[in-house]
Amino acid sequence: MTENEQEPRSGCRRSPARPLLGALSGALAGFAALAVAELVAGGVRPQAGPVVAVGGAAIDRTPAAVKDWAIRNFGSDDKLVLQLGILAVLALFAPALGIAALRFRRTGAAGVLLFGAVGAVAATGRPDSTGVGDALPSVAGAAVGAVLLYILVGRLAPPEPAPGAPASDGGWDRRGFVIAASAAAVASAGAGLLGRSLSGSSGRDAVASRRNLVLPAPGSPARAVPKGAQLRLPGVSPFVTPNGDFYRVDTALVVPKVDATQWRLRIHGEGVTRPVTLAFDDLLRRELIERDITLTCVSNEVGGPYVGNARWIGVRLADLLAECGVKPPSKGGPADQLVARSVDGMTIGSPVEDVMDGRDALLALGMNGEPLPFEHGFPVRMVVPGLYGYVSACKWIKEIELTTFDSYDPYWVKRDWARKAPIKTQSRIDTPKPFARPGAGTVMVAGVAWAQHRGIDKVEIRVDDGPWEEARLAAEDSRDTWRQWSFAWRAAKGGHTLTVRATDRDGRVQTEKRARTIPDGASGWHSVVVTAE
Ligand SMILES: Nc1nc2c(c(=O)[nH]1)N[C@H]1C(S)=C(S)[C@@H](COP(=O)(O)O)O[C@H]1N2
Ligand SMILES: [Mo]
Repeated sequence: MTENEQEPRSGCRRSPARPLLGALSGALAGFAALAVAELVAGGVRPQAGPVVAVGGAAIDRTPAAVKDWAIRNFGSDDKLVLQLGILAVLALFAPALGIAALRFRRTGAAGVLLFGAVGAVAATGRPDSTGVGDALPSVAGAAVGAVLLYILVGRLAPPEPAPGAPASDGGWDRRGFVIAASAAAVASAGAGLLGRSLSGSSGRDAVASRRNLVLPAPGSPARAVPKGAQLRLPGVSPFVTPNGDFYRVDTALVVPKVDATQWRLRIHGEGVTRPVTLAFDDLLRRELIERDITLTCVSNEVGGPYVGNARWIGVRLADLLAECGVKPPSKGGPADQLVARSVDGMTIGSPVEDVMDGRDALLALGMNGEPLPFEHGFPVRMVVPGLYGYVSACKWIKEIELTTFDSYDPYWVKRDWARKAPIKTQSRIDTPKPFARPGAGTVMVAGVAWAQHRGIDKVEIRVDDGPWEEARLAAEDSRDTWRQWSFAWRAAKGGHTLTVRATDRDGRVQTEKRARTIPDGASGWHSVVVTAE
């Protein structure tokens, strides 16, 4: 070792700064790759960006139990958590690749390309992929990232001494590195921001089509909600759930933005003697019906929040199917399963018999007096009273195929959920909240109960191990909607457990038997523990 090499100024080769600068190079390369991918995706398709694509692929492959856990713990934030997780993984690997590239320059760059390949495969493999073009964002991003890493670590390496010349004293190209790194950081930030704004404006036509849409007055309006359906009690869920508060459950990392003027619905399959492809205006020309229907998610736990009630406007699905020649199995039709397909590749299967048995199965266009919000399926979604959302409520629908349960398993059924899932009778205590400390004396206990398409006949409350006592039911809107209830509890001082159970209009009492959400919906009684002071 010569004196010269130990000199601090020649020092990048051995100094502890070198791995740090390598890590920084890796991080910059990763940042540039993501930014360029974002920019290209903004121009191609926001859904084809690597983070969204890998996230979507992960959602498709997540075991049902894990997904259920994610929905439970993160609720509607589950998608945000997933994307942050992907970014965290990249934030770990990118600097590591940078450090590796200090020694193995080509291998480091190739590592960046490998990540790009993962993104490309994920993007082209999604059910909503529009073709190999979806690989473009990942490929372009990775190429830029790999080249950048190669250039940056090149600046960190000591220059090869010319044959015969004395070893250089600079050791590494400090100036070159700082310039390249700064330029890369600034350019990446610019590309990322531009990409974001491109993605934001990619749904412009869809937004305009929604803004310009005026839903005609329904030919068959909903009956006015009976006066007594909404109790005047603080803490109870409002009878109509405002759109902004309505729960959202779906697999879409990017909410599909569909232009209503371009939207088409194809109806075809077994027993469809007159297949059709309809445009949005074709639906507007039909008689619109307006109905109050409570929607429930199969992932809702006992006492959980994934249930909401809205006033929907749409066309009668059964009429439309009948015009296409569809007959339910009870009338000799060959198809017992209706598979709805969405623009994002979701498939949802409902029994044809249920859809055509006279209940208000809808192709819904409106929700609580406005066109469907994008999150809830604009421009058209299905709503079928009495069935959990995953077997009935396809959002962003684009196709209806008549088939059989034997020959086709839709998305959730492939993931171990039940083929058929009618809604289980459930009741929930909204107030008092768990562990509340109301004053002793009269305490108003209240909540909601639902058993769509059968209706709620009775709600009972039990205090500790006491007898079941009948709650006061709010007026019934329809058997497709939930029903509020209340109970004036004379609370003695101390800790108490309040339990609720409902009875449906078939006379069946809500079961005490606890069941998990998977495969066909949670059951059991909802209890809250409170202390009267
Ligand atoms: N395209 C699409 N439609 C979908 C889903 C989905 O993931 N993708 N999820 C279903 C499920 S599980 C439920 S419970 C309802 C929820 O509808 P909401 O988000 O409007 O409340 O939508 C259904 N329709
Ligand atoms: Mo659901």
